[in-house]
Amino acid sequence: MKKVIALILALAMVLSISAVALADEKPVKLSIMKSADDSVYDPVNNPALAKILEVNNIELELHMVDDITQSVNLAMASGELCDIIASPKLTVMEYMSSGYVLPLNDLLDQYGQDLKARIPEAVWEFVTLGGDIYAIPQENKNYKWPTAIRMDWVEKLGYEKKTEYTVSELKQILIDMATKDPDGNGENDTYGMNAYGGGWKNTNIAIYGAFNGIPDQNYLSEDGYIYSYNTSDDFRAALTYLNELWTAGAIDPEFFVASEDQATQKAANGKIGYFTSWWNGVKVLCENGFADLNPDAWYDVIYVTSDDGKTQGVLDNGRVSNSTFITTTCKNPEAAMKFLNYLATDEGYELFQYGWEGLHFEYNEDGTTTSIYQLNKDYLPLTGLVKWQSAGGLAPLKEDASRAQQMIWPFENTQHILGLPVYQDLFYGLPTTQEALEYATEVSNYVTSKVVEFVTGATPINDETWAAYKTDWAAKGGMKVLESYAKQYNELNKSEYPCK
Ligand SMILES: [Ca+2]
Repeated sequence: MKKVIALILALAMVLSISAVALADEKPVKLSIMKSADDSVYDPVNNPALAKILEVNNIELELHMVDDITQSVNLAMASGELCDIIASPKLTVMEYMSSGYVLPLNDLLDQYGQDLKARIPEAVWEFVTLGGDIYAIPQENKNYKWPTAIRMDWVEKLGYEKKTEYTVSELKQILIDMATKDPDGNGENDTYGMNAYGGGWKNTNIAIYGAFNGIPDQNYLSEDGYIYSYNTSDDFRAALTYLNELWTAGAIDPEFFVASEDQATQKAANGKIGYFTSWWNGVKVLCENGFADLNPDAWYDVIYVTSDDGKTQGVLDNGRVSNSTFITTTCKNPEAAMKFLNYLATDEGYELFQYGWEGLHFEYNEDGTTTSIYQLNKDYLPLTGLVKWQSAGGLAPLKEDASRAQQMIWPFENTQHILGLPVYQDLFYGLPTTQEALEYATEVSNYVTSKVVEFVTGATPINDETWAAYKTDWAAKGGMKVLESYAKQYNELNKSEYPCK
């Protein structure tokens, strides 16, 4: 009841402001294309949306499409484009030859001061070519692969509750999780890990990170060589570690053969103690019954480090999640830029990201926000147009803080914490090379097949087998792919680093 009254009051307020605006200029028409989400565009019943339109004096036509790439391509082919398009990652750079992407330098100088201030210079560079800025880059949150551990088991097994564990500490914990019946049912049916989280690459991202890199990434060594992590001594050490876990029974024997559904269900049933996953991994488990099926279970966020505590990190999610561009067919680019810039002001950001204060959300004493609207995000249809990394997120619903939600929130929140360690590929942002198109799939399949052999012990890891693996990797095209990217990198950076 209280919410309904608040909504009516809020609407009354907006309507009275709108009445004043009507006396002024006619609204400017703007159309926007963006990816569809769960939200509903309803400015009549949504005071936050109504206020955004009123302040900017625009009449908005919002196209929320299921397949944004396909929709943009179709629009480009027909020549009938929306005024503003939010396209995924850096795909805007592929549209430049179409002639439909408007350079934004002058508009940004005149009307985009808040956008320029919010988004770092280094991120603008990704959408700049020959001095022309072609889009407003949406700055990604870098850390999207949190690591989860069954803290109820950790404590039950007699270990200290911490936020950071070394690989040696973790090894013993994972072995005990598989061998000391932490769920207390008298059966030997639990594991330190299975494939939940993303198989041999992603489930173990934090472990690789503690061994100084991430599979498939490339780095510049301290002594000036460009190398692939997949052939490094660090990767060899990580695989040796995983083989030790395997041999001790800490890893589910179905790790390499279970389907994603099977792995998910086993984890949801409470049989798995540890994983790194995409940020919503614990939420997915709860949606599959984890919290209900295991009333005493609790996952905490942890960080995994090398034994000296100095090396850790997960996969960098990349700096640009979407690029918002204005099309050359837009009749009023000034209004489009003013509108996008308004979303980067304090007032505009609050309205489009959180909604209407007192109706959709409220501020906590520490300045964070809490959603108070039971329909969650269906009042936020303008998200995904502008974004910068330090922007906050909504805390879970206060009125519905179930045990599952209390557990889920810290995992979702990691992506809002700046400065968590991530590994970035040396070649991030470089276009795909011909060699990669030609050889990368076969090389990747080869690496996976060898990882299975090394981790399960089918092939022991020693100097001889590792040297043979590196030779085969190079022969299958791994070195050609590495050298093709290194050539681009060196040209761009005016350097001459050789590959190793
Ligand atoms: Ca058991």
